[in-house]
Amino acid sequence: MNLKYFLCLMTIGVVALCAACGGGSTPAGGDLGGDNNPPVTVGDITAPPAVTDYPTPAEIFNTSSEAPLGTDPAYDVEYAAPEVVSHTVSKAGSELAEQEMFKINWITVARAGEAPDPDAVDLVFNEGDSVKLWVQYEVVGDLDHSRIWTIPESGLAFTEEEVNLGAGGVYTVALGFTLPYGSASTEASFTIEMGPAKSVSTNLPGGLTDSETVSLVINAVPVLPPINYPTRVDGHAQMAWEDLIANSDYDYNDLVASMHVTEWRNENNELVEIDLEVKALARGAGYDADWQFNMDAAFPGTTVTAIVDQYYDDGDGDHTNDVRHGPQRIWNSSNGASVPVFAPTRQALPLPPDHSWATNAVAGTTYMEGDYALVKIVLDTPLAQGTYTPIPYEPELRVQPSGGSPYVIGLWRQPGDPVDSNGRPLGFIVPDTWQWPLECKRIWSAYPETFAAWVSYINTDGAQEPNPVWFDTVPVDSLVFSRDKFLP
Ligand SMILES: [Ca+2]
Ligand SMILES: [Ca+2]
Ligand SMILES: [Ca+2]
Repeated sequence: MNLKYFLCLMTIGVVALCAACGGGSTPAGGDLGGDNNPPVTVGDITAPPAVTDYPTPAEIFNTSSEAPLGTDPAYDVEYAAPEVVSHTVSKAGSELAEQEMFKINWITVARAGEAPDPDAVDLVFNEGDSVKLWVQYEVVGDLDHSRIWTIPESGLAFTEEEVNLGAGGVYTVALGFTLPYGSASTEASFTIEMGPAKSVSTNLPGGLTDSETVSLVINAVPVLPPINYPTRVDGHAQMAWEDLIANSDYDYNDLVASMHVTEWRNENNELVEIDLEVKALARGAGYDADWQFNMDAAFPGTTVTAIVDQYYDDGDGDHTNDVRHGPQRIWNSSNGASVPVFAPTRQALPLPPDHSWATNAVAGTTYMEGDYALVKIVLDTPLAQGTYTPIPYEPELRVQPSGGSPYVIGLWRQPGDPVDSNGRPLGFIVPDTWQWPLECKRIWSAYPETFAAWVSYINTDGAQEPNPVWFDTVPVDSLVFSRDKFLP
């Protein structure tokens, strides 16, 4: 299931007309890069699209407001949602005082599959345990309210801004969660805070809140030293994408992001958790519509909890003082993970004040510090080495062109992976010292000779990889990104 080059045949005409700069909203005939290069197809690089450029009409599954361009249908990915387990209508015997609109009766934590015990006091779990977080509360009918579920030691900060259960009564509600590794604590706690719906909080009387906390012990589970990718603990692997399948300008800056991966294994050398730090660097593309960056991986035979926290980055290299950007997102899936990380990418790379569509790709504009996301992917069943998709998994860019169907561009990782009709990968992985081409600058101009030699290598059976490989060679400085070409 690797060939993720989907493009609806209906978009061929649209794409062919949007020849330049990876920007679907780009006006034809304009000077896109401010460099007197009009958006024309350069004859020596772009053959007419081949039929094989469009193997399958796009059909994007599993869309939601958190993943508008979908997730991999193979893994039944679902946005985590607490489930109502029981509801009894309260008439006589209501515990609610006059004017009171809801009241928590009890909360607790139990292992998945076990009944909750509201009176339990010794709540002891292990890292990696699948649990259910339980709350029972009474509520009046048709009330918009909020619920916040937290286990600070486990990084759980799940906010429901607006819930309405309909009829009044006593509800028992459960949220599934898997306790990540690194969350061991003898003084952990699970708290539920309830209050008015966030959207209407200013219009409701005060005092409409309730909260409850229970103590937990989370025991550490021994793990082997982690596997880091790249091996330098603070190093990042950079990823660069071209966002058009045909008639590309090949500036490979339509999305630039980077990541560091940490794989955790138990004492049997089985994978139990993957932590990702993903950083958004540049977005040299003008599509008005959504883009989404996903991390995809197959983990056969296990269920998966993926927790995504996105932060504004103040650029000081210190994560402890950064502010969350949007609510925590939790995804549940089986046999694999398809985790939307920046959805949309525009949110992670906002426009600078001095350019209308490109971020960190046009020299002389204001540099924008992109967001980063911390992702924890926790497996319910440890997996033996060699049984799952290896690092760097399958990073993919989901693109919604203006006026066309969405499509998915995978990352080229090794010879044999898909290339376009010109033999070029549309996304690849490079060291974090790599300088991406500025807007509309062809990559073979920025890295003369060495890029072309590499493309020849990946398209020739049995060829030796050039040494040095192109991304380790010195680019033409005027054609590539460097921080000093940007303001302030
Ligand atoms: Ca491009
Ligand atoms: Ca571009
Ligand atoms: Ca910071």
